[in-house]
Amino acid sequence: MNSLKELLNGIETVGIAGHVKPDGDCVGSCLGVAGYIEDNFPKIKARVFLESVPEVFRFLRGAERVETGYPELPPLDLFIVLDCGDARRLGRALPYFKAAEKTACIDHHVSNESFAGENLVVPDASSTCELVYELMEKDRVSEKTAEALYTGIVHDTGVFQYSCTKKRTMEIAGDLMEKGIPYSRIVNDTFFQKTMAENRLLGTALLKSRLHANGRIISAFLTKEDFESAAATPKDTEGIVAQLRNTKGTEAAILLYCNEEGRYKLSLRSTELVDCAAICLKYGGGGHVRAAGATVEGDPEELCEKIVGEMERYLDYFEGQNLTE
Ligand SMILES: [Mn+2]
Repeated sequence: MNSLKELLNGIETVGIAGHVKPDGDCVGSCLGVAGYIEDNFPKIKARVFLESVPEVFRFLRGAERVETGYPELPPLDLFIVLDCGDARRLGRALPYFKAAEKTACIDHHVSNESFAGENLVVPDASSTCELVYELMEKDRVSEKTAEALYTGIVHDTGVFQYSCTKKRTMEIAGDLMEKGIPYSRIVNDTFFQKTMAENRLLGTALLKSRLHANGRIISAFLTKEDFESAAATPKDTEGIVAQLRNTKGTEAAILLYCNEEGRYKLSLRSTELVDCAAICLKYGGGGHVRAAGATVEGDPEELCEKIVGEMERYLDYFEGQNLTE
């Protein structure tokens, strides 16, 4: 896959979708590609299908065109999967993918097994937004598209701080800024700003956090009652595991929270030693080496102990190699 132009050659109808529980990179890449098609290929009809658009991303132009109802449709000429490492994570958009004449996947999840007809999977890339930008003709990227892509890059790099941030990431962000986007507002309003419910839940998680493995691992578990007393929902957990991982002396963080009855969401982060994606894969999840997740069942205490054990093995292995030399 060399360019969107090439991918769209001969196409009249396109469906675009990302993963369930869409985040900034998912929403940004979907709106970015849809906006680029709308601006430069007016004859092509592009539709975006997502489970929902989180409140903070609704200011993005094109957010109103996202379809969350999944109507029955004749097969699309092309279906583009963005920021989604596994066809099952397409959720209710999966039938469109299966029925489409042609399929393509652009993604950066290390667990992605290249499940589409055409695949561009670059685990090293900071974000899917970075990858789709490279497939666009730079002078044909509008402000609207730039805004969506910048939002995705900001979110997947934790505002340019995670190790996935490369020189090229900054160059692309610079290109996008030059399109006249409100970059400060994007960073503040979509990344740093928290709702009262999010802040209260974060506070609860921090108060309940515990250290393991001589302070190298930190964990927190949020119960149904914790969500209730913060007037929060599982959507309000964004940023909690990253804040846990910011604790001085820790190398890895575990957040476990109640999803539905008897099921828990596991979210892992690490600084440089623990392979979070490999651990989450064992529990049917996936993600990136330094940030991954899974949905799990069982006793939360036992689960936490098991994950701590898995993480410790990485720490002991690498620390045994004396990385400082
Ligand atoms: Mn992403």
